[in-house]
Amino acid sequence: MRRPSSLLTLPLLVVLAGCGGGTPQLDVGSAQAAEPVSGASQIALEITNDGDGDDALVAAEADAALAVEIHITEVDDDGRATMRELDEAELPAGETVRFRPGGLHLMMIAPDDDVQVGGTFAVTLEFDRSDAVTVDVEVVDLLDLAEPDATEEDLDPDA
Ligand SMILES: [Cu+2]
Repeated sequence: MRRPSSLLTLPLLVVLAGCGGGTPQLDVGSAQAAEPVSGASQIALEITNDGDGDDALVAAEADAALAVEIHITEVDDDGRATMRELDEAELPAGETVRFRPGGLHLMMIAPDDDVQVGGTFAVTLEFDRSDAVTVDVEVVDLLDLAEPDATEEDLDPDA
């Protein structure tokens, strides 16, 4: 009579393996937003998952905006860039995911007067497995946000 019980155990193990196991441990770096353009503003930040389990960013919200959406910018074969909304952004174990204009980013819809260069506001990030995290976002010039690592030479090759 042992055989039926061992057969019943197998599907459960498969289900557990499908969850990925492990525990995510997220570290959210400093966040910056661009001054609004055409009623929208992009947020740049880095999230590092130092744990051994995968996680995902599933939502974001800020009092300073009507909504905050998870977007990705994609360039088609003709070189046209379009933005698409995602249900979630994966945060794999052991990896740093960078949100920034031109790639994966957070998009604030209808930002209010707090979102001006020199100002700050709070954004709350919600995750699939980890607890929600609220971070302060500094509002900067669009160019500073687009090229956070750029030097003056990069911005003006003729200089
Ligand atoms: Cu966008």
